[in-house]
Amino acid sequence: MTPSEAFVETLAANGVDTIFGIMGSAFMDAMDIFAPAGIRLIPVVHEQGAAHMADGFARVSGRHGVVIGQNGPGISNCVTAIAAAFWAHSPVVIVTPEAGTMGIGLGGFQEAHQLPMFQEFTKYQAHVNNPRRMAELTGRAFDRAMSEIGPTQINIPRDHFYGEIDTEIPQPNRLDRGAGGARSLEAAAELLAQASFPVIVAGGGVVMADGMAECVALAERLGAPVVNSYLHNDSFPASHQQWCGPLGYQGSKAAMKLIAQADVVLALGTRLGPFGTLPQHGLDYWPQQAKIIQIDADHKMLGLVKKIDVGICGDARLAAEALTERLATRTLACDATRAERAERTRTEKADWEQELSDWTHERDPFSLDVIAEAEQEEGSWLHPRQVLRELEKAMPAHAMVSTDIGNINSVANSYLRFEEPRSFLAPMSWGNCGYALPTVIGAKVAAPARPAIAYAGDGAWGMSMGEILTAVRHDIPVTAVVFHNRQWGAEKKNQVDFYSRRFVAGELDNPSFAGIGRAMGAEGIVVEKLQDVGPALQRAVDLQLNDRKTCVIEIMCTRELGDPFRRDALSKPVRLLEKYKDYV
Ligand SMILES: Cc1ncc(C[n+]2csc(CCOP(=O)(O)OP(=O)(O)O)c2C)c(N)n1
Ligand SMILES: [Mg+2]
Repeated sequence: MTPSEAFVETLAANGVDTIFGIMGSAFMDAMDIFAPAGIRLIPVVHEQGAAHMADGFARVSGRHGVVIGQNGPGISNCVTAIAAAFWAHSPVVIVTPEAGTMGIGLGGFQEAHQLPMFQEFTKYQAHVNNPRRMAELTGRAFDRAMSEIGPTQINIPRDHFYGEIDTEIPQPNRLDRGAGGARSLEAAAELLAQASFPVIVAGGGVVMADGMAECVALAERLGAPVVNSYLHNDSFPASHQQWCGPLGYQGSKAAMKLIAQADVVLALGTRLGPFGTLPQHGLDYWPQQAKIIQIDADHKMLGLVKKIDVGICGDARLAAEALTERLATRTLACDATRAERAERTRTEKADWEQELSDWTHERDPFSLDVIAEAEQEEGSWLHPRQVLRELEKAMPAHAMVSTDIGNINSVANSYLRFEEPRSFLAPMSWGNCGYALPTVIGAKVAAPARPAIAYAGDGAWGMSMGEILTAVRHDIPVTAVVFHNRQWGAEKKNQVDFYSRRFVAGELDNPSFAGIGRAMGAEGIVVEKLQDVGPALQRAVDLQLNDRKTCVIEIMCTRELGDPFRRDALSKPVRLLEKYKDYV
């Protein structure tokens, strides 16, 4: 066969039926036979969008997401999105055709060393140094993306697609995971049996291992409150009485107050990332004295960030199951206080829900000033928190929601609740603006029957809205909610808190985003009244599911701002030169 045939046959052997990217001469010989191999190439507007789509596709389906582009600029356009996929532990395979072997180094056309640019954001990189190794190395990239749970790269000099080779197509080699070592599981069971107030942190590993039911069973055996790790709000069913909401930035006070009381924490499928466990709402909640059990599929995460007492290198689902089994017949110290602990959980949750309902707008001096200004202005501007509450109430069942990076999107964390896994997509620790729309488009391709909804601020929307064209052109209907607050709000918040409201480069003079959506062939709805928020979402979801229509909902919001991302990482300015002395 030809190396192109070997490449495409290996994709097919790995079950690839969808690739996101933009066509290019570099891989045209292989692309030519995608269709007969059962592969659809979905062309996008910008390759960053393609890589985000591959990420969304992978996270929702649990299968590989695949992205491809033209050598040089098509590939470098993907870097940001591959980094996001890396921090989301998403099994994305990026196929990077490279400049030809006979020209590289001469400064030809679209030439770049394509391995270094992804080195930090991939679990494995293969370079096809000989066309005869095409199938072997492509197959390995697919295997490693699954076994290492993250992006991998297959780099192919463009001339290596041509020729004639003798090769075998490798069959997928998938890891059979285990619960963890018997000694650490036993030690964990012992700690849990003696705990008086155990709390579970359900992380992304629960979602990736399809282990929600096993996590619920373990939580029920313990009667323990369960908190979601940061931006993994879909790791435990929100309707469950033991669910307490997410830790971390703009998370749940109930979750924080309950984990603060823990004497044993079971961190199930989470690396306990530093950003996700920072103090919030003035609460430094991490229980320093508690015994910590951490379970992660990657042994390198055990004890990396937080001091732990027991580390289990295992699959979150299987480990939860193994612990439940070990606890089934034991008497637990906490059995005696089950009812009292349930009551404490119920009260904390009720208090937090009440606080959220009463928290109609931000009350810091800057926010009060801009709210007062908005009342004098033309137009009608809504309080973001009230908008987010209305969206929460109108959220359809089985929704997949992606959020962007921004102030309103972060505040949304408190209002996003899910019943099933593989529902919540966010740029995690990478935190890039421009994430939400393309990612939810990929999610929609993976699960066409589920409602797909992206939240984005007006700044982030500008970076990503071009992909509305992809949704419209390729019949991938989605719903976007754009929070139009006329500013790069999240960063402006730092200028409020640290730079005496000296606003530099934070204002956005916007056109009508609903209008732009309509010009691109989508529907557009502008919302200026609180009572229209829920109906607008319902209408857009109805359009998506029943008329296959993409819709941009543009919500006019005041400029008020919630807590900042990084109060921990900024300090008041110091100026030493006379020229700048007023800039403090
Ligand atoms: C790619 C990228 N560029 C810049 C930033 C820094 N940044 C973080 S939040 C933010 C502002 C987002 O503004 P917007 O999308 O309008 O949302 P808002 O904060 O106003 O709700 C910026 C510029 C980033 N996180 N990612
Ligand atoms: Mg904004």
